[in-house]
Amino acid sequence: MKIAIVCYPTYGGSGVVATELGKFLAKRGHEIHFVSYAIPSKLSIFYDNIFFHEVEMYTYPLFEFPLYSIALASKLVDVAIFNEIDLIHVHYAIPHATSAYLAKEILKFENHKKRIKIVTTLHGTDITLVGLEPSFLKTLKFSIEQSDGVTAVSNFLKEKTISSYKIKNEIEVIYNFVDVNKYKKCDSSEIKKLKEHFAPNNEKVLIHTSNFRKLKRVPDVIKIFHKVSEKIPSVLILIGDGPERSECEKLVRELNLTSKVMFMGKQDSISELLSISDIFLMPSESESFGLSALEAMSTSIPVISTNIGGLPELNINGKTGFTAKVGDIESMASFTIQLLTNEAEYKKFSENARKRAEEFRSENIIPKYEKYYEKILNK
Ligand code: GMT
Repeated sequence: MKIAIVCYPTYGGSGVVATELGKFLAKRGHEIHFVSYAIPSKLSIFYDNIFFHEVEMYTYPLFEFPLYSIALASKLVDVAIFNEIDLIHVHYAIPHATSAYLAKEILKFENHKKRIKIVTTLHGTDITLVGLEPSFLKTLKFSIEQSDGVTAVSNFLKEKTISSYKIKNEIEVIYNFVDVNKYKKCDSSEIKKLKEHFAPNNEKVLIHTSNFRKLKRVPDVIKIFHKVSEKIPSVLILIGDGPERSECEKLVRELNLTSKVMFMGKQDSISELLSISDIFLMPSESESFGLSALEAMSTSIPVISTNIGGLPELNINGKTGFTAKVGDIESMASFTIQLLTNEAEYKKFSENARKRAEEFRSENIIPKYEKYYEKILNK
């Protein structure tokens, strides 16, 4: 198949899923064309069968706001014609599903010989937050309904899309996936050195990774850690960056935790840091699946998370970790302490986390996309 993949190129979960999906499909012999305003961050080296097309932005004094959706549609038309694309797969509905719809209409108008199909994958805030804004809602609903196929990354997100937008299309749930060979506990000498660096006195290591948006509730991570560190010698590694970072740094100073909390900023590869960690914290107030929790579980790390959105579809309460209500810092701290002070229980949870993550291994999930493409192309 010749597939155009549209995604955000930055560190968000949807971009990671799109890029890893494209790389995997390319290895299976499909021709993959990524279309975005910058090269996806996980695509930094050469891969056979993968091409990148940058959406060029034209600026003009009248255009106070960049006209990305139109530029993307025009680029998709060119990519489709000159590469004989069969299917456009857009990740994150806004504005990608709208641009893809426009591109398809232009191709029809131009009498392009191929009837290109569009698959839209809903990831999270495109549905739960941004899409609900009155300035987007109607266009988003229309664009999703005009897609030939729609997938969502959890049952929660599927139900939320149906109830919030009254979408009539069938929505296929295809969960996030993980490379279980890359995200695997490793105790090489380099990893041991890394552990000594972050936890020189064999402290327990708590870890969180996100884009520091409000909905990730990173201050809760710090407050949970504060309670844990009062009982157990421990350190906290925070990976990622975003709008809430300065507030979080301030909170760490106020709580006198600067010697125990490391702000690592954006990191290209986190598998090494996961390998030295004991507990992954995800206290989000909205999460359609929780890709970074899956990566942690694949590294045999139990997850302490909230019980909202699609998180309970991944993190099984009392088995692979614990879940609690949004904002219940007390419970999340005591669950963490419980696991870190009971070696046998920790070992069981750690094994369960890995086993659970293996159900979401790339080899299990990605063929579902391939099958779905075939179904849509034969529709
Ligand atoms: O919230 C983010 O980190 C980014 C966001 C996105 O769409 O880029 O992530 C969403 O997609 C991920 C991959 O499908 C999911 O695992 C995340 O749960 C989801 N984030 C939210 O729902 C907040």
